[in-house]
Amino acid sequence: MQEMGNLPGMTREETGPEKSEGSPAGSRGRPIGMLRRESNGETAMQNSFHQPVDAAKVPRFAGHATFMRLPAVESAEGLDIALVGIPWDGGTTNRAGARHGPREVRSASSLMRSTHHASKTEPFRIANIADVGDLPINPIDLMDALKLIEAGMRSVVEAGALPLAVGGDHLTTLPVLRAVAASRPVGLIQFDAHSDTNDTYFGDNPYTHGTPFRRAIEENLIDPHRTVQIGIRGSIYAPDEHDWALKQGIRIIYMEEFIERGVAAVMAEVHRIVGDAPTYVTFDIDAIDPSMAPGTGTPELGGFSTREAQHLVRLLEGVDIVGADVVEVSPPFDLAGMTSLAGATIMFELLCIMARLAACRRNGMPATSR
Ligand SMILES: [Mn+2]
Repeated sequence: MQEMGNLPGMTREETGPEKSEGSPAGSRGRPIGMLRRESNGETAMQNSFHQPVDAAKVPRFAGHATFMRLPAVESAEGLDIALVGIPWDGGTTNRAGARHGPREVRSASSLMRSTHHASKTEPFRIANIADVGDLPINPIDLMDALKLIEAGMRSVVEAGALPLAVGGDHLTTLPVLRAVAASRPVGLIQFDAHSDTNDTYFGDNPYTHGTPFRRAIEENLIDPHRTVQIGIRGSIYAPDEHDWALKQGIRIIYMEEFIERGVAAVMAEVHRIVGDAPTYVTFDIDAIDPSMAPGTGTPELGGFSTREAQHLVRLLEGVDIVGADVVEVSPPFDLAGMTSLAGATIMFELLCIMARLAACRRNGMPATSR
């Protein structure tokens, strides 16, 4: 694994192995890069997980903008979770700009600290996580871009890391699924304002950010009976727009039903739908209300609050997540970076859930808890 040098403010001393046995875990002076972890009272295990730059030592506005201020690495080898950018918006049918999402989400993610305040999860202590950079893409050739994204994601998957990607428009999820679900169809949990199961646009063009999950079903990448879409709303092209998806067996939870039932009941049903089998999670930032996440290609009023979105993601605990993404953050339409911050925060929420899952796998514990 090739690290791209230490970040400013990180001395060799800090990245080196732990020297004293009694160094209290969680203390400010904890050495970076090597630490001891107690696991259920069992023998302490020595790890060399990547650590973010310590926000108490180097201010969060300083240094290279990587996801979560983690080291930038060249390959996903040895990682539990690979943070990946997919700067491509060639599937956008209206307002483009999500190609700029990864860079701005990296910047906003510098606001994340080491520990989840509610679950107390310390993702970087329990799992090995790093920023593997942006996948190669082609901004002027859609079919080539889809191939490049799939190939790039295959290298992450084949390295054995769980991918957590930042788009990019929602069509980026299709080549990601081609890599993640290459050997068997997976379940899908989709937070979104739109179903994205239309057939063709502008004549017979099958590949846009309004079609990825129709293609994914046709290609046997996702199991429609284990697919659930939450937060769907906004004007549609025709009264029967969602009929195809419903006929396949997709469960669509419109925003009106979510308001009626609430976070816990909806997520309990989500767990029933996807069960214990491998499942991909995709979070379109337009699921959140445009008053809180205006920087997106196809905003729809009446969305989730950021707080509801956080609670929804936290209740993914127990799902056998094989990968996840946050898509459609479009910085050119953003205000004061609020959408990038929403994207980075949802990414951190997903990361905490995925790190706990990765830690369970590492310790030989069951991946699913429900
Ligand atoms: Mn979408």
